Amino acid sequence: MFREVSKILAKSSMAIAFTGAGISAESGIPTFRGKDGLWRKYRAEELATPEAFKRDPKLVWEFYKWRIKKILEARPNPAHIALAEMEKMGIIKAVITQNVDDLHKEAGSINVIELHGNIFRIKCTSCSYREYLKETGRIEWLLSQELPKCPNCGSFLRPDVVWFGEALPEKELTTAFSLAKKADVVLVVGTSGVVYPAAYIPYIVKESGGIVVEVNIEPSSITPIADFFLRGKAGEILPRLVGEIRRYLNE
Ligand code: BJW
Ligand code: ZN
Repeated sequence: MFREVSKILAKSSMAIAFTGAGISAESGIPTFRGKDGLWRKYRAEELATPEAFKRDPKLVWEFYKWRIKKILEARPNPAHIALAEMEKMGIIKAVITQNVDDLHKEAGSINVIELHGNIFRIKCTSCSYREYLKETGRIEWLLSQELPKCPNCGSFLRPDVVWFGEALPEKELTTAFSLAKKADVVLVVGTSGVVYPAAYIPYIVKESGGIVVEVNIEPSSITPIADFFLRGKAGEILPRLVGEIRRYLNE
């Protein structure tokens, strides 16, 4: 199976990757669903909503500050690095991610499309104020705030991520869908595939005649349409694929 998938990837003309929380699990960042998806007594996905923020913004900020701290401690793992290598090899043309952790870029991926925003960006709940904390150097400031306020208008700031019921960034979603239409292979890594519209991506590739390769420790909602299901940890499977691709290209 590894040889076959590696050959398909090596021969592809437009492969893309579609990633979820599972790819960052080996970096120590908890996933959303399953036993890891618990923060205190809350399910992570229950806090990632506009309703939760309206009801208890301090609680939601506590959750996001905890996540920011975890992500700051995290380093890209061999799975992120393998995808960046595949991009350098000219095989993968884009990484479409649902993750907000910046780890693909830290690993060296260049063409990264963030469908659900970025945890290091904040935005105002009233005016158009936005800030990328890694650029302004204000991560420590943010972490010291109980309820951060907009420097422009004084309203609450919120993480610039996409919560349930909110629209995905238009440009990113359009680009992702059009890449999916053109892709001949999609490498689906570490996602349960239950959150839409992001989860349409493998279906679009499949409907357009492309091949779906899935990497996950267990079957997901995408598995029924996967042409190849590589079961195991992304941090082990993806580097193995890179090795096989190299071997195949040197043959
Ligand atoms: C490993 C591993 C290892 C573990 N190696 N694998 C049908 C069509 C369209 C929409 C809908 C629809 N039905 C319902 C909707 C609405 C809703 C939705 O999808 N709900 C479903 C859950 C039922 N969607 C929305 O609300 C979206 N917006 C929307 O539809 O807007 C419409 C609109 C249009 C115009 C105007 C206004 C509105 C928004 C969705 C936003 C999702 N946001 C979150 C939070 C982001 C911020 C943050 O990070 O805090 O995104 S929720 C959460 O789920 C997060 C993730 O990106 C997303 C997906 O989760 P993911 O990545 O798949 O993680 P897990 O935990 O589920 O899975 C991990 C996987 O890894 C597992 O499979 C493991 O086995 C595996 N794994 N370790 C490999 N080492
Ligand atoms: Zn403001």
